[in-house]
Amino acid sequence: MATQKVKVDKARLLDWYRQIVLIREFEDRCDELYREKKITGVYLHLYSGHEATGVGAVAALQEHDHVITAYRDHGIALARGVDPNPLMAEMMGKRTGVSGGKGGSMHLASREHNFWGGYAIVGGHLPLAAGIALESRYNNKDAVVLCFLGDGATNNGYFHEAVNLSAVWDLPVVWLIENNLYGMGTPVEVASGQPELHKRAIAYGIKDAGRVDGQNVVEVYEAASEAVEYARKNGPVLLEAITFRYKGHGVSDRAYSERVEELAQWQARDPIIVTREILTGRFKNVEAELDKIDAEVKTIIDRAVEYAENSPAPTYEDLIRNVYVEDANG
Ligand SMILES: Cc1ncc(C[n+]2csc(CCOP(=O)(O)OP(=O)(O)O)c2C)c(N)n1
Ligand SMILES: [Mg+2]
Repeated sequence: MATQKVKVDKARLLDWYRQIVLIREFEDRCDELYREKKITGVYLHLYSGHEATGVGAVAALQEHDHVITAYRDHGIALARGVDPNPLMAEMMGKRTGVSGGKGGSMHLASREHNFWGGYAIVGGHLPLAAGIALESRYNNKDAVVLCFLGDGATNNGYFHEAVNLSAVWDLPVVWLIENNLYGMGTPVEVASGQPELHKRAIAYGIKDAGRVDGQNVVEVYEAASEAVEYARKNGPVLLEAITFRYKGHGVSDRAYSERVEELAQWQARDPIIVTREILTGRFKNVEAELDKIDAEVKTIIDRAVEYAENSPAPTYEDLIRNVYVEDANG
């Protein structure tokens, strides 16, 4: 795409650094809480390693735009501005949770942030993204939908149906593939005939926005900004960010012995390190500010855990609310 660089000032970069560290701390704490059985469930999918992609892409949106994703969703919710307190309460299934404790890790959403979740069926949210975009187009709104999806999600039918519909209806969607090189334990080249996933755009006749370094928040922001504005004016775009998942597919899956070297290589380009380097390269004496942010974030997450632990569980009435609908005929 034509490169039209958007100026990123120091305050913005510091805010992105804060968000990246906040997500990492939130996820590390969730990992501990899961092992303590304070967060329960069969799976817990952490966003650690992907932070620069989520933060950079969400920063390209306006308030009235929409975000939707799969089950690796807490980091994206934080990037969209969801408060860590109700988010952590949701993780623990509490009444004060952002979805009333009924969504949990994989199904949390926040209407006020136009953050529509959180979906566990691989690719299942893609047709929903197309539907949200159709509403925007149909009602002449100029809202864009940013739909995050994994590399694995490009290989099931939902991808074909939703991306094709987005093309024929010129829907304002950015399909953002977070290519972390694996779907569970399967490498992309094993699952995909065309492992350069952005090239799938060509088959659907939509804009191919190429590949971006998902570890670099500024590069993600610049690519996503162009993609979002293209989608707003013209229709669907496919963008691919290359990143890496630090933890197991879920936290209980820790089979990493064969991936130690690969993991070390990616951690050398950790989004926290890369963002620190960008800031220290551009501005003098910024280290103290960054260290202060690190300390502040730890306090924010301590408070979120305290808030969640001290929150009540949903009552029976809470649990059945919005689940069963009264029969109009009694
Ligand atoms: C339709 C469907 N098939 C299979 C699964 C099981 N499953 C859960 S996550 C996953 C891998 C998806 O990988 P990817 O889209 O690359 O996302 P990542 O976990 O790497 O973020 C699979 C196969 C599922 N949840 N839904
Ligand atoms: Mg993947």
